[in-house]
This record gives sequence, C-alpha cells and structure tokens, in this order.
Amino acid sequence: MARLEQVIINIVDIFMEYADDEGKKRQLNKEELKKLFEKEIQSDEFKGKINTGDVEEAMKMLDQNHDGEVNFREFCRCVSALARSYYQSKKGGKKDKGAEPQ
Ligand SMILES: [Ca+2]
Ligand SMILES: [Ca+2]
Repeated sequence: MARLEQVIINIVDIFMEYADDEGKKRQLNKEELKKLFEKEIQSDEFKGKINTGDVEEAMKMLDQNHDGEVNFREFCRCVSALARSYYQSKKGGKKDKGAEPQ
C-alpha cells in the first residue's frame, strides 16, 4: 500500500481501537487517551509536544468542544499539530538527530 494511504488508515484505526465504546459514541476519555499516548507515542520529542505525561493537561489542550473527551476531529487536530511541529523542526536547519521519531 502507498505510504500516505497507510498513514491515513493508521490514524483512523488507532483512534477507533482506543476510543472503542460498545454502541456509544466513539470518543477517547482520559484513560483511553492515556493508553493511546503510552503505546503509540514513544519518542520524547513527541511526548513533550502534547504533554503526554499529564493527561489532564493534554485533554484540556485537545478537547476543543469541552465535553471532556477527544472525538475524531480533535484527534486529527492533535496528529496534524504533531506533524506540523515535526516539519518545523526538520526544516529548521538544525541537524537535531534527537528529533527523529522512533
Ligand atoms: Ca471511549
Ligand atoms: Ca471533545
């Protein structure tokens, strides 16, 4: 499969896997968000960007509609913010090897 297609499928699959609510609306609550961060974000670079160590803080930042959970739209915003920050660090000219994702 083409790389971009794989990325899109991964984003959707990851969200659905962690947000899973039987029958209810699919959203990430704090516990689910914490699990997702723990398993799917490994490098310190990305962890620092969205403060994965403090789920309360991360939730405040990601929960745009203030319903206490992260929906797919809010999750996409998080992924795109991470991508932008990685892009910035990459094009910034500083050869920072530590910025490489694991
Ligand atoms: Ca859920
Ligand atoms: Ca929300």
